[in-house]
Amino acid sequence: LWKKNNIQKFEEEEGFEKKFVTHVETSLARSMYNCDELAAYEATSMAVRDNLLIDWSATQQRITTRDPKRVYYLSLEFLMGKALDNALINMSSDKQEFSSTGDNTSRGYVKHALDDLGFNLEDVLQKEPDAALGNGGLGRLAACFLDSMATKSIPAWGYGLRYEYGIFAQKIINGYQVETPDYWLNFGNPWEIERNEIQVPITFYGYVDRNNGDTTTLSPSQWVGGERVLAVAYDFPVPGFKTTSVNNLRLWRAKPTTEFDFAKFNNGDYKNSVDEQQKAESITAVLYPNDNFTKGKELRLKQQYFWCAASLSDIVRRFKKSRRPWREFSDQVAIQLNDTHPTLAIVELQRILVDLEKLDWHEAWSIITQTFAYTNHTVMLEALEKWPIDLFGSLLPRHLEIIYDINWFFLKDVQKKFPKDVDLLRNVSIIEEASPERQVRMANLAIVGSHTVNGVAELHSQLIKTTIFRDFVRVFGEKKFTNVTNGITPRRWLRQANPELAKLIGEAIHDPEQNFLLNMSKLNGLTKMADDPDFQTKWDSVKESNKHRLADLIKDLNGGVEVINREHIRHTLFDIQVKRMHEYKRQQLNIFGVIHRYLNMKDMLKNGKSIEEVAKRYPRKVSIFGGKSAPGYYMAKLVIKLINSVADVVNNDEELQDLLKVFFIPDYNVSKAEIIIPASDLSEHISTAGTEASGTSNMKFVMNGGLIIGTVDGANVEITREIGEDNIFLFGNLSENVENLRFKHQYNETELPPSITRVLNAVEKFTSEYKNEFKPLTDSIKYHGDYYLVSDDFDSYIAAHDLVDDLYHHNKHEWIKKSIISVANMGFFSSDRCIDEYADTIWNVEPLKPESS
Ligand code: 26Q
Repeated sequence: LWKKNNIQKFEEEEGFEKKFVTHVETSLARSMYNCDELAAYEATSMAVRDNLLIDWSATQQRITTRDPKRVYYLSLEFLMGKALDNALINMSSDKQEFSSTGDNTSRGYVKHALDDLGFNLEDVLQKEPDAALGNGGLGRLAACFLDSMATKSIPAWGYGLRYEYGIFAQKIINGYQVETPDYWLNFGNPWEIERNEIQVPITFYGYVDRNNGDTTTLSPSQWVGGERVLAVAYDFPVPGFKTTSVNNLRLWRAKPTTEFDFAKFNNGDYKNSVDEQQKAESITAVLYPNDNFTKGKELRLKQQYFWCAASLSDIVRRFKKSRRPWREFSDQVAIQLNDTHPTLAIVELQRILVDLEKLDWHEAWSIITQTFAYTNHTVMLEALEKWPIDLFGSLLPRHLEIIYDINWFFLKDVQKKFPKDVDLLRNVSIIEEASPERQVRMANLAIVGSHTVNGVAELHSQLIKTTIFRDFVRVFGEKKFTNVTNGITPRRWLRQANPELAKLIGEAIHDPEQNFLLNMSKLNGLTKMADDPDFQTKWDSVKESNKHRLADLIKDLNGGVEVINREHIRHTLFDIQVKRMHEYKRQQLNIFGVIHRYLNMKDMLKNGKSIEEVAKRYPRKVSIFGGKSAPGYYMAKLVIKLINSVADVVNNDEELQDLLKVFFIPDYNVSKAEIIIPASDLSEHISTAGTEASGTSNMKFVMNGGLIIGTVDGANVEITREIGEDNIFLFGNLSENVENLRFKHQYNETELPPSITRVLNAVEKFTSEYKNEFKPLTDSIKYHGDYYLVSDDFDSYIAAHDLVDDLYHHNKHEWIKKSIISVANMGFFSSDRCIDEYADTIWNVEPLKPESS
């Protein structure tokens, strides 16, 4: 009888309303009379979650019964954003013909039902806080991959940490970034299921017991830990689009063990014995807010081990349930390392197999190297993870020994193949011997322990082979190093962020059900409409409406004061750069370009030209910035201040009559991105060539009909290949010349071009705080080697903007045509394509589809 499941999914309006009311009255213990918007959000989420959990349970049961190979995606960051809207779009229903709202997903009838109940869906959705458990690109990539793996019915788990504080919220005060805590769990979280039955004890510190030197036993070494904490599982359902497959994201939370230090207690030190335990919770308290930068903090290493050990214990437990021999482990398990952050998983599995399961070292190691694969996201040296030996050895003494042994066997092999090549040995060694202290090189360990290493765009994957990992190519051969170009999920980044465009596309290519979201090559059908004036008008109207949506947000963020002139919005060029603030991403180049434009406009007026003449030369434009700086990153913070100072001057210059506006959007996050990206005419992806591994917002912008101004870097290269070089504004030096140019700067063989000198001299005019505030910024270019080559690329950047201005201003039809053709050719950048590539070439896993689909 218990098998007969009588919990029913709701499939239409009425069913949803009933569930909603039930949750208001029981789960929330409130009445419909005092149900506010927040309660409506909670009740809606719980109703939707109930549906997901029914499919989730069926998915998990199917996987357990069929026992296929599973994928485990280990990432310290999952930048999920809001869950409800996405669930409403993805959630499958057998009765999706309901579309009186023009929406054939569950979202359509839920919106209708909420209307009935006196709520507006859009307002209800706003109540949800972002799940901002990530910094930027790497974390959002993990979130897109979860969506695609669920959509493709790949048996996959995400494993991460349940931080109580996500990436800080950014406030702008007086033009400066101020960080405030992101306590996202304040009102509870209807999307998580606390699994109190799944608790894994995790150990730190302690010592290694050598069994009294008895080397006759198989593994004489055993770790005897010191501090102990518990890892508790929290599960988040991940629904696929148009399928009943629902996967699981499991995040771990640290909590104290119930053990108690009686020694301390008996000494009368009750308070301290409790305090010690409470420290456990600090492990998962906060996400480290550094993006593309590492420094060796012990708590970060603790986070990494805590998460790797808990996840592996879970993975091994699941494997053991099927009672297969260990040699079949890699037929059942693929583990993907999202950067080097989870590299300890390699060592932990070796420890489990050798110390606990008593496997032979080499047998264990061969299981490892058939199980793990590693994705690299950067070639910048300051982002490569290294841990001081002393710190490492004190926290994880047995793991350090295992690393030494891994290194010893590895270097012995290398020596055999390349006798007496001391340089090679030094470069590939997992241990860096250099002063001031020895360090563990996590990237080297990840490479040695993985069967495949991939970069995230073609140029980047080439670069890792020829620069940072070139010695490993000699050791392991080319084949171990591959490329999987990044992608984005079109469900969130097209359908959810830009419903009007998705609808227009669906109508245009005769796909009102929007199945193109599952097969993006169907977008090719747009090509033949690219020249059609009626279609162009509709296309541009969608853009206009999205610009109003962004202008509303900006007005709101500006204290209710309008920044953008609405009257001319359709012909106002929205020029946007939103991403983490970083010198290599060169927001400074962008703002210098804005200053250059401003000075030119002012000069025209000074030289007696009328504002009409200025307007003839320069289209109306709003330059929009957004992004967080790491809290300790001085230069990046200074650039934020400069942008806000320039905005102050430019926006209040009445002479310009709204021809140029500048705005820095505070607290850029996933939800804001969903509003910002669809509104862009042009977006800036202008990193110093060779520094941006891929970029993924470039893909989001183009998929939403924006054009790109960019360098020949990261995935800009493949975007150009797909959409055609006529449809992108490329500029700047190529990555192969970067080293040379830097060298020249070092030896002062360069003189800055007059154009940038003029801008650098004008910079101080924009500050009102104190004198020479921006000197470190201008000095870095003038006197300190201009490491990011701003001066070298400035003129070609301005020239590219001139082309942009001319086309947007005087040939809007051509502009719109480029926009349509670009979207038509963006299919390649669906993260579904990435997941196919990973599944076929790295994981060797197959989908396990539900019966009905
Ligand atoms: C490491 C150790 C200690 C503290 C922090 C970190 C840390 C945290 C985050 C290091 C790096 C990151 C994030 C890196 C990142 O987001 N990289 C981006 O990954 C994207 C997805 O592949 C690419 O598109 C971007 O080009 C790349 O910059």
